Parts: sequence; C-alpha cells; structure tokens
Amino acid sequence: SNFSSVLAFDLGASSGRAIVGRLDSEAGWITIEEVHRFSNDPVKVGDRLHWDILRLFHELKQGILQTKHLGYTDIESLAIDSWAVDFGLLAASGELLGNPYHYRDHQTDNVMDKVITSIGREKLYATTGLQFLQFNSIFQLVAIQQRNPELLKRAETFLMIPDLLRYFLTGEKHSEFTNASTTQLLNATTKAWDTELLEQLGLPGEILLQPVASGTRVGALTPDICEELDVASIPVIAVGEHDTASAVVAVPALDEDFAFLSCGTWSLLGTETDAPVLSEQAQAWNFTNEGGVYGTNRLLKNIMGLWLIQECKRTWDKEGKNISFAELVKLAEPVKPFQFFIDPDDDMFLNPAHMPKQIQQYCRDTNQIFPETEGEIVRCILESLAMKYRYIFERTEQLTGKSYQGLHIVGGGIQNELLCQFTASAIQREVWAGPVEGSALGNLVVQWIALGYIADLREARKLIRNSFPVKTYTPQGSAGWQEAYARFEQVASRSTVK
Ligand code: LFR
Repeated sequence: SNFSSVLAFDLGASSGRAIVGRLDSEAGWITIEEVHRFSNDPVKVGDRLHWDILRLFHELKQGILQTKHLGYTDIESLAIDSWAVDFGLLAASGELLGNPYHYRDHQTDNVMDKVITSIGREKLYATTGLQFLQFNSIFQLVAIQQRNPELLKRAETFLMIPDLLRYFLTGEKHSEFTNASTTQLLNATTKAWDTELLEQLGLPGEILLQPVASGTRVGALTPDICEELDVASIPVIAVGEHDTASAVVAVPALDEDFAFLSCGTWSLLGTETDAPVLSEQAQAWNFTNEGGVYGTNRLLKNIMGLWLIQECKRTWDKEGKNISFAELVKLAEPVKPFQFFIDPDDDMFLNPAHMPKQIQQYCRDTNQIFPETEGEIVRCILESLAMKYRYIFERTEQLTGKSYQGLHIVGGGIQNELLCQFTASAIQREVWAGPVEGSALGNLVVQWIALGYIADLREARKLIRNSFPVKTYTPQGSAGWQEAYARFEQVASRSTVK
C-alpha cells in the first residue's frame, strides 16, 4: 500500500514524546500524532546529577501502549533519538552499572583543561573535529576514571543514551554513528574510534562498539516486552539518534546550502557540509563537526539556548510564582529594549544554583545596569540569544565562504515568536520557522528511507516542506539592532567562552 506508519521517540533534556507518523507516499504527504508526552526530570543525589533512565524506559513502554490503544496496529518500525554525549555502562552480565550521569553534572568541571594540556588542543581538534565543551563524553570518562575508577574497570560495554534504551527494548548492543560522533573519541576523518587517543588517556577502548550507520535496522522488540505490553514485535531502526542530527534532517530547505538553528533547551546554529571543516579558524572559534546521516557533516556551534529561561522558570516556580513560558514572554514584550546583555555561552550559565541571580551577576560584572523583574530578565535573555545567533550566523558564513538568504529554525523553540522575530531583526535576514517537531520528524523520515518508502534525504526534506507550515519573519527596527549589536559584542568579549 501507499501508507506507512512508524513510531518515533524523541527525548529532550526537559521532556520526551512518542509520535506516530503516517506517510501517504502517493500523495507525498506526512501527518503526525503525538501519542505520549512526558517530562524528563534529572535527579540530584548527593553531589551527582543523574538521568532517571529507568523512568525514561518506562515512558517508552507507555508510548508503545498508547500507540496500541489509539488503534495503530500497523506500526512498521520504531526509533529513538535523544540529546548527545551521555551514556550508560554495562557489566559483563549485561546489566546497567549505576545511573547514567547528566552532562551538566559538575564532575567534569576542570577536567577538560587537563586533557587539553596532556593531548594538545590542536591535536585533539584535528583528530576529532569537535568543539570543546566540558561535558563531552571524553571528559566524562576521564572524570569517572579519576573519581570512580572501579566503575570503568567493571564496564564491559559503553552505550550512548539511545543505544542503551534501544538495548533495553531489543536486547541487542549497537553504537549508532551520529551520536558516537559527539563523544570526541571518534576520528573525524576515519569515522572510527581513535585508538591512539584512547590509549593516551588510558581509557578502555574495548568497551566501545564500532558504530553502525544511521538508518540500519538493529533488532526488534524482545519477546518479553511484547508479552508485557501485549503487542506484536516491532522492528527497531537506528536513525540519526543524536536529536540534532535528526532535527537537521527535518530542515525543509530547498537550497543545497542553508543555515539552520535547532531551537530547544540548546540552540544549535550552523550549516550542513560535505566534510568536516578543521581549519585553524574553525578551531579558534570552537565550531564543531558532528556526524550527520548519509555522510553529511554538521558544522555548528552550541548556544546555551532556552535553558536560560527554563532555569529561571524553575527557580521562580520554586519560589511559588508559577508563571508559564507564554506569560513570561508576554512580560518581556513591553520591556524597554537593549538595556542589558549577557553572553549566553559564558561558563557561569552552564549549571548555576540560581539562574536569575547569575544573570544579574553577569550584568554587574560587566558594568551594566541589571534586570530585576521577570519580564526584564526574560527580555535580557531573548535579546542576548538573538544577538548571539547573529554572531554565530556570521561566523558560519565566514567559515564556509557562503552567504545564506535567511535562517531556518526548527524545534520547540519556534513557539517563542518573540525570539523568532528578534532573530530575524538581529541577523537582518528572513527567518523561516518550522517544523516545530524537528527531531521527531527527522527520526520518522529516516525510518521511511530505511524501509524503502522515501528515496533519500532530499526527497525527505521536500516531503516535510509540503506537509508542515513554515512561518516567515522579516527584520524590523534594523538600525536599533545594529547599534545595540556593537554593545553586545563589547559586553560578550569578557566571556570565558567565545
Ligand atoms: C541538543 C543536544 C546538543 C548537544 C547537547 C548535549 O539536544 O543534543 O546537540 O550538544 O544536547 O547532549
């Protein structure tokens, strides 16, 4: 038949969802239904911050059940994508050793600099092509080796979060390529684990599995799970299991060359290239080269993103204020523009105890007046993010020597229309916002490519473009943004991270 239904699990740092996609391949049309949504709440125990991995697995099962209850009896495959860099370690018995750490755990504080000193910054960048972020898996493994060496000694298998959840579902252990590329242990040129680097750091390379290409079928639901949920077995596909890889699959670009912003807890801004860009300039600007599906490379930079607002909201919720995201944006709207800026990517914002105070502190440190009300703080965040987008957008153009007509934004962040508008005004180009379910759609279409319903990435993007709305934002108040940008740059130049 022309119809195919598949199931995507898309796990973000703050929430996860199960989405059924239905493809009408003759009409060239995709529809989606969210069948399950759940929050993802990290758990702090003592000094450590963990993911609640068994709860997440429980929610995957709930998603499968919901799919059945809603009458989808013809699911042809399922796949998982999630945030990157984090992992679980399995014992020889196949059991999980401990709870996976959250990448914002402070165990990696100060580890990166030591590794850079021992390996050399140039060498590490030339080998892996990855941006230096203190939570990359390489630094987490070194932190564990220093703090809890027994854990590494007992480990037989290293599995990234989607690999691990997929293993729970299928009983099969595989490492998926796009996610493996975020560990900073994969060689950017050979696409294999860099044994020399592993040896130099004394890390147990034997726990790493050779990555499989995205779009590979890697098992099916175990008989146990089928019995528990009373469902027929469903094939499982390793899609671009890094959520950003999947989000960029879903960019509805018509041109070969395009700039994207994947907007969620993180903002990932950059472009797709044929090969890693390992130039001196890319290294100096700390751009990353992450593996994409079907041989693509993502040249991009992490920007702190909506985490800044999520954390402010969490603090205010604790104080009993309970203001919704939509209301926070409304409070920001009437605030006088361009009064205060932060560099969203300063280390001090990675995981502070109290985000609103941290933002005020940054403003004081940089001799600015500081935002006081919720509206002022959110305004400061949104304007600063838009300015930082311009900064990275321009550097992306400089690195590729290309000029982009506008910026595609995908992901949940496009619901923040004020941010989309600010972004268009800041970059002085059009912003094309949509689709909102970027990662889940990228996950779905790669399943359909694997199943043979869609020919390739190009056709997938065309299908997405036809099936989901894209909203255009045009620049406004350019002179004001231009003048303020110079002040933003000056303030941001004191940052710990450029
Ligand atoms: C976005 C993302 C980023 C990665 C960060 C941490 O959700 O996957 O690409 O740098 O989370 O894993």
